[in-house]
Amino acid sequence: MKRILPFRGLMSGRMSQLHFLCALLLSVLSTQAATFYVTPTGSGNNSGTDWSNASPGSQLRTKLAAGTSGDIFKIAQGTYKPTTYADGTSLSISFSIPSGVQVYGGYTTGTENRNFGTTVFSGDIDNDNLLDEQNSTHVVYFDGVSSDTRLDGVVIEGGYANGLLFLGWGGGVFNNGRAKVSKPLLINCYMRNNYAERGSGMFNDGDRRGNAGCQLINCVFSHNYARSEGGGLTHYGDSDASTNPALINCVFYGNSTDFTGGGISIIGLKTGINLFNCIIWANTAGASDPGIVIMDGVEIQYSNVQDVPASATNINVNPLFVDAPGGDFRLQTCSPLIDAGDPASTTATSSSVDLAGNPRFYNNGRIDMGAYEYQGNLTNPVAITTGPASASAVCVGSTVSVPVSATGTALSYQWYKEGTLLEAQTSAMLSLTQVQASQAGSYSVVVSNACSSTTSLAFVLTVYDLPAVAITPTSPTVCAGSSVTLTASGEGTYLWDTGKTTSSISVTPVATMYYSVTVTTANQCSSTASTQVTVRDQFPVPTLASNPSAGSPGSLTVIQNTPYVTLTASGCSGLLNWSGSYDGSDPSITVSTLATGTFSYSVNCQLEGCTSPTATFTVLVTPSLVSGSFDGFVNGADCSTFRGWAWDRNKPNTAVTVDILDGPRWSQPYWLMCSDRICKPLVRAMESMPSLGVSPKA
Ligand SMILES: [Ca+2]
Ligand SMILES: [Ca+2]
Repeated sequence: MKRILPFRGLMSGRMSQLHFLCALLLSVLSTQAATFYVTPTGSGNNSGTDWSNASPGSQLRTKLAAGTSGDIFKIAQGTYKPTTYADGTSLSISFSIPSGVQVYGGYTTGTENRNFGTTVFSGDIDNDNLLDEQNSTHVVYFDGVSSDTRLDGVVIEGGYANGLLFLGWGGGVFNNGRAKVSKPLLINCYMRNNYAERGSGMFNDGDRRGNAGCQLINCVFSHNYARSEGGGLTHYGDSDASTNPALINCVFYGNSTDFTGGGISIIGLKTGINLFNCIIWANTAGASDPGIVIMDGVEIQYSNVQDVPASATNINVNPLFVDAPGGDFRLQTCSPLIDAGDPASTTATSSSVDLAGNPRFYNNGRIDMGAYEYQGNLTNPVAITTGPASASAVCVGSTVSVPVSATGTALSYQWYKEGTLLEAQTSAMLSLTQVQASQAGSYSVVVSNACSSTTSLAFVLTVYDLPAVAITPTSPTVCAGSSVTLTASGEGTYLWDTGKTTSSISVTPVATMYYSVTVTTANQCSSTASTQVTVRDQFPVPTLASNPSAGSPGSLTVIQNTPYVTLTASGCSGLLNWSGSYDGSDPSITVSTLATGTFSYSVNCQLEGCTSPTATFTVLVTPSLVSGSFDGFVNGADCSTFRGWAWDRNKPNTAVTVDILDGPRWSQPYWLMCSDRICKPLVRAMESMPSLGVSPKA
């Protein structure tokens, strides 16, 4: 690097030719820009050519002052002071940054990694760690520099400007554009804990129709104090708005002054400042305008300036810094300044990174206000868009589903009934099943996220009782084939499962079955009752047996005067009921054979009101028969002896066996001998003794 400072004196002369040559020389030299490396203590041969040969901090001021346009200074983390010669005459010694020189701070020693805020330019040249009269008047000085002059990533603190005029302005930074142009770029810088009569953090002097239109990006002014005005920054303009400084994504916090403009003050009537995406908050002034002295020419865009009324361009709300008193000006999750900066901002108009070195356009999203970009997505506030319904009326036992729709980030829901939290109801749908009358009332939901919440309008639930329904008689029993009348109670309309709509129905079930009825009230609430109608099994038909036994089922033929027939009914546990030729209930009856004819008997079984089917039996009593070649007669009977004759014409003189029949009594075979082949006809004998009969046996 060439030392060109001596030319300044020459250029003030009248030698225009030389002036031109010098300008040409400057132009040539500027293409030979160099990069210098500086650490607090230096390293290697201290030439500054690289980190291994870094210049020590004690040489920084002179190295800077000797810089030429295009030179780059990389300054490692640590504290640097313009001088340590605190004899009172060195107060005006500053880090003077020549036009076109770029100064970058915050390097971790030996690397290209940067951490803004770790390289400190301090005015505490008396080394007592006090902000006092023994500190530098201006820590950093710009004097008529071009817009490619850059101070990047440096903390400027401890300046103390308490003298007259210029010596009382700009404790931290003095930008001299008085009657000339001086437009440095300060980016990623902190101006803190400086003192001045005016403009403690920075004084921007554009008086005498000068142009001090500097640019500040990602800069924080905090805890600077000015006795008169401009605790953070004073701009002194005297040209026109085209020379306004531009402050982009800057923060002014905790600056103060005894008079006016705690954050920013503006002197002069023809210029102001332009604020984009800036935060001016919690600054104080003894007399007026704690935030900023507003004058014509001040343009506020997408900013948050306290004490300036909220408008389309100014929010004026608590920025919600993470820890402003502790110096942490990042935005909390719920800060209203997230994604609230100028949506037209680009890396060209702002910076690609914020003051923490994080991406300025997080997730390619909209820029925030302030020096730090929130590293997350915006938490959109809660807004209920639909629902819940205002009211609903249902029947006991119903299911109730009441949806609500809301917009916002990461929403949570909590339903309440009459103000009482419902633990299980934490979704976008109020869901009630098997609703009971006690659940009638007013419901609402609170929709919330990390940053906001809102309460819905009320949903009023009405619950109607169900009708009381019963069927009488309860669980009746009927005989097979019988009917029963079922009657429903309960107020409303009726509908039986048979399709009937009357309160009473008559049913004749063929088997045991259920009948149900649904009663519906005027509120369209329904209840159903059912009852079982039991059909008693049919009793079995009594079994009729005969003695003598029947030749064919249900009928028996006997000969007149043979022993009486016995009919016996069995299989009935109830009452036997005979009809026909006998009317009684005896299990056994006797059928006489004295008279011929057909005799029918019917019997059923009766039990608990039910009657079995009927069994029938027919007894046919026929006249005595004599057939074949037999002949004979009975002549008389006395005591135990019958007298008479019987023979077989085909077998003369052969003994035959005859039955002596006298109705119910037993019969007995008798051996008779034929004594006379010529006999009187049997008929006569039968006519004389009609009560006896002869039934020859084969
Ligand atoms: Ca001091
Ligand atoms: Ca953002």
